[in-house]
Amino acid sequence: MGSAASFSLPPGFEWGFATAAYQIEGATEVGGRGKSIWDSFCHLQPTRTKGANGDIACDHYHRYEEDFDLLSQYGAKAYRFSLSWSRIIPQGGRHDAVSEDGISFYNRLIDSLLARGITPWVTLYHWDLPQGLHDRYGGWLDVEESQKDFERYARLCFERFGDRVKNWITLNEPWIVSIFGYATGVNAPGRSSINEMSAEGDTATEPWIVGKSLILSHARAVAAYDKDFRPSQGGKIGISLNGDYYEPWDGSDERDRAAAERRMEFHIGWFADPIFLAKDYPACMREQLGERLPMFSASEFALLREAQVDFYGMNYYTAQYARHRTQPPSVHDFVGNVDELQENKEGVSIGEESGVHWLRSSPDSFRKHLARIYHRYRKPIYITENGCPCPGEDKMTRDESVKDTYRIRYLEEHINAVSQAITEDAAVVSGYFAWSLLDNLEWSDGYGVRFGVTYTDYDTLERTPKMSALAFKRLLESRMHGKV
Ligand code: GBH
Repeated sequence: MGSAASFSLPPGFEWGFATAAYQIEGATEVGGRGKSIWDSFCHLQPTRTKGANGDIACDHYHRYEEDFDLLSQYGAKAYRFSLSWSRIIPQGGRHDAVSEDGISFYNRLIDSLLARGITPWVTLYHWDLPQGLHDRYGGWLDVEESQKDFERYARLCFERFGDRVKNWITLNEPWIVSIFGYATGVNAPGRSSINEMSAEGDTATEPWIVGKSLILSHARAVAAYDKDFRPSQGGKIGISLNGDYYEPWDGSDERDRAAAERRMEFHIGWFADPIFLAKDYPACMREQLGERLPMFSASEFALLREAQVDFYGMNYYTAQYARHRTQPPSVHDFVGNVDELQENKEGVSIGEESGVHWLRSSPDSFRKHLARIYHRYRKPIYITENGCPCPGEDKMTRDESVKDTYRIRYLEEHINAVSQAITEDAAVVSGYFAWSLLDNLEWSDGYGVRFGVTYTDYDTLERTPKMSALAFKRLLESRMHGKV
């Protein structure tokens, strides 16, 4: 335990809750909204999402006032949400029609937040590519076309919302978009050569092409903001990257220490080196992937240098151990040829189990992760997602689920890690968003896995605050006042 002072948070620290459009909005047929790849994925192959889809989700589209009442009740200073591209441009492309209905929905959201004194943080892309673009040219598989269409979409959002929105996140988790969408195929559009449920895809090449499209799309949006919007609107723009922290499986084995570093390079350096440092991909990726990893041209590097972001959005949930492999990597490997484990050589767990197999609570790793990322990329960090489902929560009744002491402890320990990273490791961390405001569609896990601080009854759509919601408010308010 550090001293009392080490647990305080700096003045102006932003905090609140996060969500994403497809996970909460519902109303997929309202206002001329076009389909996204997630609508298709859920409806064409329902077994991939446990039969779930976002048609209704939390019906946030019709209930946002009630949800924002919750935000006010929870004391949130800020709220992170995403825009559905196909609600705004139903077919997605730069020559396609704009939906004024879609624009006005988001205007209502933004105005309602501001009226409550809550700062909107807007993600342009949280995985829901317009199906129209996927059909037209393969979506993110077309590096040239996708970046032009993304720039147009971003510009439209800056034009129409940027007078009031001052915090922009271009993309949520490009790693997940590339790998889950185009390597393992467990997310839309479900392309994979290693997943028996996928009929199409080329895992050896597609994720790396998609990654390049995402990097350049991000950069074009940032450059457009810098040139044409920042001078008059004066906001901030960044990107949210995911990536677990990796410890070596055998800390005394140099090869495992290298494996842990390599794993993080494949997860984070892949995007962060080009985006934050305007550098080529990490050397270990070039070495392993060779020509399958697309090059950046001189003009693309110039764009990367020009597109300087204001902050690093970090989505952090868990950590793992990395163990080196002695076999050479397969062409389908995307992790840097390591095994990923939740226990180390001595059988020590990376953390306490949660309500989902991939997430164990590892706040000490979070602190190391914050320090590592800050000292490497040198931009203020905003935690744009952090949270968990409680053990067994998927099987609980509402009355059981709201007594979420596991979540209360998880959030407190992770907030402590933030404080320590700031005060003891000299990392600049300027805000924190808990995932999530309310239970919602957990993508391919359907509605069973509950990350919310609010319980959602999917039959009645009734919301019930869990204990964590107010515990979190008390925690943050005391930390903001330097009390422990
Ligand atoms: C975030 O992604 C998303 O941004 C958010 O939309 C989502 O609701 C939230 O996390 C909670 O999951 O193949 O079964 O081992 C986090 C990315 C998702 C990466 C789960 C690791 C492991 C799934 N993580 N994934 S599994």
